[in-house]
Amino acid sequence: MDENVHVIERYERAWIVFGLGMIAVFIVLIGYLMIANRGTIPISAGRVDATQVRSAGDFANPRVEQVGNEYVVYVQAFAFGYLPTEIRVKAGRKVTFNITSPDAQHGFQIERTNINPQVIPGEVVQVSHVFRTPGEYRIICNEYCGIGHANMVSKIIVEP
Ligand SMILES: [Cu+2]
Repeated sequence: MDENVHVIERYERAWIVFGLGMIAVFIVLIGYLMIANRGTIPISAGRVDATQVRSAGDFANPRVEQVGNEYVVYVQAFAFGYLPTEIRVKAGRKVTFNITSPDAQHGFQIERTNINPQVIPGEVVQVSHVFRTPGEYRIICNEYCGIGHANMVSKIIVEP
């Protein structure tokens, strides 16, 4: 037989089929999780002028707003912190975060949750989460943003 011809052996074929099968399983699982945890997937909630973030519009007044049984939070992620400095919500209710930055790129990872969007100047990113367990949740910046990056933290207080 020609030495340059590669023959797929029986076990090699079985291994390839198994590997592709596993990838198919992962894709189905990802599809299921995308539907089950829709809110954790960051979506764009519009654009803003990054130079105006501190002076005009929703983000000049960072706050927690109660809308019916839910919360809408407007967050300014800046170098090096988050506004409002304290976010207080009740457990078991949907919290929708709208976040933007007036300067550089930041992260908004809420520890012990799946919330982990990237915050880009000029864009409003939206994620939502229902905090089931009361307590304190730390927010950390996980996108390098300058000398104060490592100390860029905040917190969410979830009341029972
Ligand atoms: Cu940052």
